[in-house]
Amino acid sequence: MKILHTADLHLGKTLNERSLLDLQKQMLEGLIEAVKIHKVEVLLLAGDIYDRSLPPKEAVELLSNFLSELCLELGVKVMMIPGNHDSPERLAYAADLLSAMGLHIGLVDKYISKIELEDVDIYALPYVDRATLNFIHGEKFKNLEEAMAHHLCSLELNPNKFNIMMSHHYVLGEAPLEESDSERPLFLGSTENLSTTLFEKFDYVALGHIHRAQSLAHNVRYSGAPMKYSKSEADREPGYIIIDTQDGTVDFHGLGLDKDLCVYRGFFHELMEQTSEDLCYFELEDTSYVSNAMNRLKQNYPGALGLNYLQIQSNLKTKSGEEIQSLDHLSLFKSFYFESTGHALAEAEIEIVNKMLERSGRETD
Ligand SMILES: [Mn+2]
Repeated sequence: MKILHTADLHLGKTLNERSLLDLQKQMLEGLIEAVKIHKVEVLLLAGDIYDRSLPPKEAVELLSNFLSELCLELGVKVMMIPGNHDSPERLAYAADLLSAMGLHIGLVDKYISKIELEDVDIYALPYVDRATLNFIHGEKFKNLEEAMAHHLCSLELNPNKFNIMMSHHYVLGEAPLEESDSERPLFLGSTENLSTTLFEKFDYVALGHIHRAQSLAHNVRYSGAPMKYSKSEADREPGYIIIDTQDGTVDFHGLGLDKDLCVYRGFFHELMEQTSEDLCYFELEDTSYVSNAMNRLKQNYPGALGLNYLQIQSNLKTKSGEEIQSLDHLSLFKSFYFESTGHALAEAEIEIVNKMLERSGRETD
């Protein structure tokens, strides 16, 4: 049996106020295509289906069409769990009704929900914190690891089947995790994570939460988000995982979209010689501010999302207090204005500031 593992769709997410719905529609079409190509029978959605607990109506519509096509037209079984961005109650709307149609939604409950297929059992463990597990089990666990060990201990796996666990948590293997800027921390002020050893008895553990695809142990994987969601992810290849329960193979497949998310580095005049429809961030190497840079770049790059000056900011940060004191008032004001607004002063504004500085200089002399 072929199973597709994906997670962190974050439907309805925006980047610097730019809606990503057009690309998210394409991403879901790509997943449908993958289901057809690989003859997938089960699709796993490991949490963070939406980007927030109250998603925009367009995001709800996208998910609704995606799930209907999978379950009703293609006859695929879907198992979905809420992540830390989702509202478990809202995501589980009509869960009992929908399970009859092939859509299974995992809930936080004392007993971990499971679907039984011919030769595969799939367990669904949504995002859950220690306080909730304390409450469910009437215990006071020391940490999440201990709570989860207790939560999992009642599961009796069928050794004759291929056992899959799907979950949305911060799980650590032996190597450090490769994180990105678009994951919201699960716990503030503490490090409540789980270890891969908790999941040793499963043949495959399909995780969600970390947006970079990575393998934590021979049987534990993050599929990563199927598209890029932050500047820090520009260098990664998004995609999905196909598990073949017959021969036990697990393969990652890339998923390309019309528009990529990239970082362009260079001098302003060089960048203006090119154009691109991609979503992009700029890292300018110019040593002085370029007037109205962002608006001018947007003419060639309609998907421009942000810019920073590599030389200027690092110059200021590395300057000692003494060096900063030696700067003239105009230079200091230019830096202050840029740090506060993200724009450089225009020529006309510099003149005004100069006049004001002259006047204030005369008054204090
Ligand atoms: Mn996420």
